[in-house]
Amino acid sequence: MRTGAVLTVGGSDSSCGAGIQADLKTFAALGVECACVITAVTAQSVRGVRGISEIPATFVRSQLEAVMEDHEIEYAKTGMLYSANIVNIVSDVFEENNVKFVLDPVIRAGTGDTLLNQDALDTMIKRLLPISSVVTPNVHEAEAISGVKIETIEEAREAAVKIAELGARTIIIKGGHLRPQTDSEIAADIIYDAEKDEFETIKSRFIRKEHVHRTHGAGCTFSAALTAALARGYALKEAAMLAKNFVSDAIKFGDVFENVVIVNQTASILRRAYRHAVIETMKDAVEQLRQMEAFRMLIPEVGSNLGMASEDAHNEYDVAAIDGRITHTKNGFRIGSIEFGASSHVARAILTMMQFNRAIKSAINVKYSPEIVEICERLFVVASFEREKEPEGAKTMEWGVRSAVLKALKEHGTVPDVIFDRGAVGKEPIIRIFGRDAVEVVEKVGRILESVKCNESFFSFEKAH
Ligand code: PXL
Repeated sequence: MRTGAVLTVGGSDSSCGAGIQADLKTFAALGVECACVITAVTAQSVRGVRGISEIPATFVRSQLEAVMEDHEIEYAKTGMLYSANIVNIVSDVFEENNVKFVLDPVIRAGTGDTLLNQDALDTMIKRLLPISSVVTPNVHEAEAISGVKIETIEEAREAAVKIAELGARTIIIKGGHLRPQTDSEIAADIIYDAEKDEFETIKSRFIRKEHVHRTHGAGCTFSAALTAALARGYALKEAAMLAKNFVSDAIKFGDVFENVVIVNQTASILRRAYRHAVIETMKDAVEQLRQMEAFRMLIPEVGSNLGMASEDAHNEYDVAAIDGRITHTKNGFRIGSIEFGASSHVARAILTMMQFNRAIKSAINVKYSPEIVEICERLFVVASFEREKEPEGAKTMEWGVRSAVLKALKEHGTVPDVIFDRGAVGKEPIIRIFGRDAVEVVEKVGRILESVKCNESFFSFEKAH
């Protein structure tokens, strides 16, 4: 039995931003089974292509045959094909097997380096274009295929009609390179359905990034996302919209290196997954905390807060906490709702801790008392800081956590589980309990409460509250 898969046929990009690597990351992010056939291996950095080693066309055929032995190709895409021999082999195999595919007519890298020989371009137009389902040129590629100089949207439409006359069924001319010519804030992708003789336009805002001259990998990512969406059964316009949104996110989350955005195909999807996981863990932790009646003893005057950072956290808005904190009520305590960005205090403590150990992503602050500190010292690695020693201009949480962590690292060779301070004038003393996630932190709170119950001073302690 063969399984369904999406196939990419293209070149390897050693920088991993474009080529086969971009396609596979896109397929993974969109959750489609995939297969790949490599046509050429490039040695390239962000500055340019240093060399290309072509895979013999017969070996490209072997790869295609191997893939087809295991997989029913739901949809394929082609990227860098390099030589006329390879174009011919891919055309033969796709024709023999009636493979539906997106033709991304890669001719040059963004650096200007050639990725398709001139005779290969002619062969691609003659053989692959007429059997493709969709062709996705950028403005430069559309110019090379159609011979129409493109500076306006009207000219892009003219080029699309010319490409249709060469046999293509559906043409998507990507607007990403049009702005320098039109100076518009809007990127417009033009879709032309040759059979119906209909145009559609997908408009979106250009993503602005300071000092950026170009992107690396955007074209491959767009065509790979389009292929995945078509394989899933999306209609063309819906698939194009999904691909456009996907590539916009990939650019938005891309790293800038030497004025080039290296698009990031997984950051946006991971961000959503990480944040979802944080909310789920926080919900579990809050549920467990609710069961701990004795927790009311540990709530400071200012209220308690429990926070947890997402795996990719950069700032306090990436840390979920309790909006409205955990506060005393007449008979117990009340826990507000879980929101990202709800606590600056706990968030800054966690973010500072994460600079030392990225795995420690959660904390809660509880009431200080010498008894609780004593219990913590029996159970955990504890460190403290003194507010009086805080240098002028320092931010308390960052400085305090940092100095306590440094102390614990020196004394115990590990970051502490607990950091406390004895307060200052107008500043309530606080104990902060850290852990890998919110559930672990609440479990630590549970252990502290168990010890309090076993402790003789418990009764006097509780009476006082
Ligand atoms: O972006 C087009 C492209 C396709 N394939 C490979 C590439 C590039 C751009 O650099 O390197 C292998």
